[in-house]
Amino acid sequence: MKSCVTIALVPAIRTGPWIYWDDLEVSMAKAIDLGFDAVELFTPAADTISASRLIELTSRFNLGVAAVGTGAGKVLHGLTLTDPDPQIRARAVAFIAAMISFGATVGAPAIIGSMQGNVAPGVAKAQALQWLADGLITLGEQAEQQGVGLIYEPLNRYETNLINDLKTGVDFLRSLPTKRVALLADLFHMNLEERSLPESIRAAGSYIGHVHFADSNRRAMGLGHTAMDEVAAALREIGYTGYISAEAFPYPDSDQAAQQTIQSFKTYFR
Ligand code: LER
Ligand code: MN
Repeated sequence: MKSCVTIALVPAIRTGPWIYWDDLEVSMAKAIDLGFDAVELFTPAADTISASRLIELTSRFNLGVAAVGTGAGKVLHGLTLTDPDPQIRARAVAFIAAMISFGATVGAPAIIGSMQGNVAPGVAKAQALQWLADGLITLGEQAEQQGVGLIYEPLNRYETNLINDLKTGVDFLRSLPTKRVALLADLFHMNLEERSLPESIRAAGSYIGHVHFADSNRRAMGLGHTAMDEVAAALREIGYTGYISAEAFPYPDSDQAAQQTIQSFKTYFR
């Protein structure tokens, strides 16, 4: 398994669960100093960072890009894949499509988390799930053409009423014709929704393509009460070899959260 730390470059979500902020180059330098294998990027748009700059930085620092987040499409522009307005759904697909192309320049998959949206009032849940499926099929085909993965993230009940747990996520992905879409196991969301984290991880097995690493209180792993030894054992058992990516609050500050994260990563995965 490989270590990863998040870098958010979207000031509008400043109170959110991301470790590093503001400056891409400074954050990447700090990540490599601590021994992280990769970074996960959360940018306002697909063209915030040019492909040439990103390629130059990743090769200079010898640091991978584990994934790119798409949530800015929702938080900055109100776009989701399940909006009742077909024009907004189309803009959401276009926003994510551009992010997939951005990530593909460094071989990174895009993550669809908050852009899945919600079942809007007056809309049947089956209809919203069909819109979500339509979006994932289109975007999954694009990801396949560009040689990258696509990651779908169940969120806790306070963030979406679509899919909240891994099993429902697996059943949904299984029903899609595209096999490109993997599941994101965000340990914070799972703490709110799953009966047992290790059991859910074992059941989801090879569907898990990415892990968001945060403790029960969404602080860096080790600062809450998640039984991480059991979670790590389950990830090993399913043969997971992907990224363990710290998406947690910068508590008490970014540097200490990053330090705490890499220490926990080494404890559980080395
Ligand atoms: C995104 O990865 C996520 O987990 C959301 O909860 C962020 O708001
Ligand atoms: Mn997450």
